[in-house]
Amino acid sequence: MLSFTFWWMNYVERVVDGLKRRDPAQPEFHQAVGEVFDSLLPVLEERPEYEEAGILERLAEPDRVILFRVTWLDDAGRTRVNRGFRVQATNVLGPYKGGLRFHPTVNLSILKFLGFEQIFKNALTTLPLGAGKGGSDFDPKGKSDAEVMRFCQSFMTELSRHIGPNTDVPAGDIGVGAREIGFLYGQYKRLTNEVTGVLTGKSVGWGGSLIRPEATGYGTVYFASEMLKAAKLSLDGQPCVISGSGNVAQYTCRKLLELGAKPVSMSDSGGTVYDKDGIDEEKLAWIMELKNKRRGRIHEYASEFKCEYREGRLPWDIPCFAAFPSATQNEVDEAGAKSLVANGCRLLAEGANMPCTPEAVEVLRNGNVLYGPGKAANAGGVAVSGLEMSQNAMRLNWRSDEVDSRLASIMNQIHEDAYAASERYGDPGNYVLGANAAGFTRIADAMIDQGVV
Ligand code: NDP
Ligand code: 2IT
Repeated sequence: MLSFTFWWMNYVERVVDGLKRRDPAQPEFHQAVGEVFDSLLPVLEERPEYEEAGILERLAEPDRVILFRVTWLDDAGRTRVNRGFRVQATNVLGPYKGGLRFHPTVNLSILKFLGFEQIFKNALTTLPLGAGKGGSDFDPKGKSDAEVMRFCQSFMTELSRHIGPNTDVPAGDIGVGAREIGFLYGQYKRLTNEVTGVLTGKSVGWGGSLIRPEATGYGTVYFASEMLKAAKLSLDGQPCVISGSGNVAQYTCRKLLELGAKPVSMSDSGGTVYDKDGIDEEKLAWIMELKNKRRGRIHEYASEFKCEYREGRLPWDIPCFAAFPSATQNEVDEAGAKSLVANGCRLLAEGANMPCTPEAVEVLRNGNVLYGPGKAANAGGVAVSGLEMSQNAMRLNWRSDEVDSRLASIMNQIHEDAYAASERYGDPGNYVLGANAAGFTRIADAMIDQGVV
């Protein structure tokens, strides 16, 4: 595609156009950058020093991208080759920080978009966290524990050269949970002979923080509750749909139950279960056993609890008061958003990163659905990772009620800051503008303070 930079383009258009020309095959990255930068026009107008300092160009170019081969042996003794990545987005506010994703769809576009989102999310937490993301196109599905271990050891053998407790602190994301973090951490220690908090999401018995597994899901529901409170609404007794059935989905479901809501669906890449009676504590425990131990498929829930299974479908046409997309990017498209609006949905809070397409966001906003963007709504996960780093540095552990209350207060503060920024820039209750503006000004001011680097 031919593209030119014209003098009449505004600063945002020039930067986004430049990105598209340099890296034409990175659509998810362009989408994430476009969404953030477009919303910042009122901020950029008020603060011309950001353009003078080239802040947008610098934010859109990661500090460093590391790409490496990961070679490992499968159980049949065959040599397998995958690609490993670490995108170190920025260390302006602290060590690079963000998850690792193992999924066959992983490529540079997806990891650059995730690293970019992480910049603003981590800034919103107010903790000293830079931003990064990494992973591999390795697919843990269908692999034995021994294969996953050998892959993780090979992956960490290279990654270990680029990370460290004061340099870059990875964690989990899709396909990387407690099992993978354990294997990665074990290999890091073997290579470096150092016991440091170099990864977060560790198990509680060996350096992990209580509430880290729960943090993203709990935080998303805390954020949603704050949005509803501001709009004088409540989750009590209300039907909710959740996509995914992994870490974020499970703990979103648990917190919704605690707050008296009625989760009615969960999904995986095969399809969606619709349980009109509601997924209660007992059924949720069954899902956690299915997904975290047996590594089974969600359709088994429909047979076990005699409810509807919608093969190959997403939950967005199920009537609900609130929706919690908690699987992957671009899972809510325009049609999905229209179904939600038509069925009277009042709130959507993003547990996943960028689950809504730009068209879906427009439909939701025009349909008066309260919309909580991921970089604010799901920041609880990385926030408790930050608290895990603090506990590791102090070499002591906080009680779960202490971590949970810190998590709740961080989520309340993010809501307050995003709401205040939305008011400040002229569109009260626009959480896209508010979250982007609040995160952006924090990082942009720090970049100016730290000079041209
Ligand atoms: P998990 O691997 O634990 O679970 C992922 C879930 O989403 C699974 O049910 C999986 O189904 C489904 N899924 C993944 N990819 C796809 C796909 N391409 N199409 C359909 N379904 C898919 O991951 P998490 O719960 O940790 O992460 C979920 C989302 O939350 C991601 O967007 C992640 O970036 C985001 N997030 C995670 C945080 C964390 O702390 N873990 C923090 C903040 C955001 P299947 O098993 O069939 O693949
Ligand atoms: O997207 C995310 O914020 C995460 N996957 C969690 C990152 C972290 O470092 O805990």
